[in-house]
Amino acid sequence: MTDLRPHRRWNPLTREWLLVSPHRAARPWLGQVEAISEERPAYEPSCTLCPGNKRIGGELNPDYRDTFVFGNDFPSLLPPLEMKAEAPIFSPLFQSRDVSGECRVICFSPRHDLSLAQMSAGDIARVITTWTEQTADLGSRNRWVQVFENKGAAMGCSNPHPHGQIWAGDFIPEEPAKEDLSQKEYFQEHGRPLLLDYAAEELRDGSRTVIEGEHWFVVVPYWALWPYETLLLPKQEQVTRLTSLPESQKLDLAETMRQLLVRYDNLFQCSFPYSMGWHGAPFLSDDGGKSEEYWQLHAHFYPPLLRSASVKKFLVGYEMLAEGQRDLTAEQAAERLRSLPNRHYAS
Ligand code: H2U
Ligand code: ZN
Repeated sequence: MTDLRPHRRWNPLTREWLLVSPHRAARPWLGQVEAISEERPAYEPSCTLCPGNKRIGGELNPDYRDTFVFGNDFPSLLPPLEMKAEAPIFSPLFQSRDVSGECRVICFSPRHDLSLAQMSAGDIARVITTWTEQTADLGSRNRWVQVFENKGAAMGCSNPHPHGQIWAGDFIPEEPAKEDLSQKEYFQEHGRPLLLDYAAEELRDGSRTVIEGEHWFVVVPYWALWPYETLLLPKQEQVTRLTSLPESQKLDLAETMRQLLVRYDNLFQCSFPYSMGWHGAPFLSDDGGKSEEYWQLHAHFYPPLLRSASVKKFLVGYEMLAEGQRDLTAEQAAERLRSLPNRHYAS
């Protein structure tokens, strides 16, 4: 197989194949770079997330100084009922299950005009601390705690004020369930965590590595589907969850993440949209802690942009009906991200 022929790549975390068609992207780079200017005030009176403002539910935000967490006024998961819920349906063709959980919103900064990409590593480390504390709290009574950020209108984010969300529930959702099974089976076969072996191979090869910190690094995964998709993961130590992140790694993680986000913004000179989120070992497992042997904490970044600040990739046609496909290879995407300056274009 030559690298410029259409080929399929295997995603060992989700156990899915992906079609790569690099001959289409081998043509010279002609896409224009459209800078989108978006001046925002540090405080926006009509913003529901700015300090001191009223939220949709009617509550007032405190005059917060770094991060601020509140219960989502429109939660997608609700606490368990006092009474027994309706009996679940177990027919082969019509199945349902009762679920419960809780949803929170995290403001990353009181500053309406910032994003994580424009914050200092120290301020990002405070966001990581908040993610960790929230995960510990919600993980004490939920099986899965999903920390995520939807950034930018292109990802359906309604408010540019820097914020993320956490949804925690009493079930393991589909994506982490696939990753749980893959990591478990890999560990049973090889006796090592899948993502530790993967990290070692990526660091040895280097062609898909974007940023290398002391403890953490960023790679465009071999199986990336989105053009500039990345994976942020530990280099050589096992860290099972956000709650077991060693204090000594926090600033390195924050700085590695900051450098990724600055490069993302620099790529098309815009506030780069994405969905990102954390995956780590589930909570309240009844396997006697087995999942802690094979799980490795990591964050996925899924940005939709393809060629410019306004041209995005759509998952349509072949991808909805057959399987995921990309033109630009993971190696080409990593090369492009690596070659960008480390300094934010707007600073
Ligand atoms: P996005 O991350 O998609 O922008 O969502 C922001 C969340 O914030 C959304 O789930 C919640 C919305 O329900 N929200 C509140 O709970 N109260 C508000 O006053 C504004 C937004
Ligand atoms: Zn705001």
